[in-house]
Amino acid sequence: MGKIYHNLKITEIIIPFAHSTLFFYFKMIEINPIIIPQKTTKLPIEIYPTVPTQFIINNYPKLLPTWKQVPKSVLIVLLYAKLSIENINQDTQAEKERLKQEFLQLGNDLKYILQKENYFIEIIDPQDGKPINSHNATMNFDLIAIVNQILGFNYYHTQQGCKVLNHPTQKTGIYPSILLSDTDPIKIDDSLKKSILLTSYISTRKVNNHEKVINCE
Ligand code: B12
Repeated sequence: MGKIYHNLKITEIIIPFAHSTLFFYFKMIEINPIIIPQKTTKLPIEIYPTVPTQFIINNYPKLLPTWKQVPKSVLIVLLYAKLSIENINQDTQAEKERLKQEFLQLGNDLKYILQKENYFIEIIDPQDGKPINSHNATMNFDLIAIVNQILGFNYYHTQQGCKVLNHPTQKTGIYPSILLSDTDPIKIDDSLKKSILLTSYISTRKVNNHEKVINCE
């Protein structure tokens, strides 16, 4: 199965997503995301296996009270929303709930895959930024600060004092969350790419130079 995936020509992978901007966007950034479609809408999910920020390393006992060691990787998961979620109304709350369930489903799938290789995974609740399995964290993960620091995506402050991401192509129609692991991101990346569970619809890219994205858009 892995072999097939690596021999796939670019065109065969791009078309299912039909996001021409998505193609140019990946042509421009220095990141190697894994892209899979959501279960309910087939809209993309971007998965970035990366290293933790200094803030997470310095504060992990408050953020992850059950952990005995510093996390070695953060998996940033960005789910594309059907609509912009920057306002509070019935549609955005319903869409946030749909995206939360999609993320939790995916989180459990990834946990199942990686635990088979004895890699420990912690799923973070995208609504409050705390581990879903241990509720006595004294600090929550600030998802926008993490995506901004690691991926460099901009954000803006809302009237009510929140922060909203400005994804290069999806703008504010994006739902962020994270998972953490005790294993380094390269092993995680390899394991996910090799996993049968995700191979049927995974596509990955090798691309160049992040800053240009903002200019292109
Ligand atoms: C708290 C919160 C709110 C509060 C804001 C209060 C506040 N003071 O922040 C309220 C309830 C008002 C709110 C409203 C909204 N929110 Co809000 N909110 C959050 C939540 C749960 C936490 C944000 C947070 O931690 N802020 C940090 C503040 C509290 O602390 P700070 O002192 O400024 O900074 C500290 C942290 O940054 C901390 N820190 C923690 N981890 C890290 C990591 C790093 C690397 C660094 C550097 C620092 C750091 O260190 C700093 C010093 O201690 C996030 C989810 C998440 N876990 O990130 C969603 C979240 C940011 N909200 C979201 C949204 C969409 C909204 C709304 C815009 C719309 C909606 N439908 O809900 C509304 C606002 C409507 C409006 N028009 O204004 C989305 C944004 C999605 C996107 N595309 O960007 C999020 C991500 C939830 C989600 N998963 O969808 N929100």
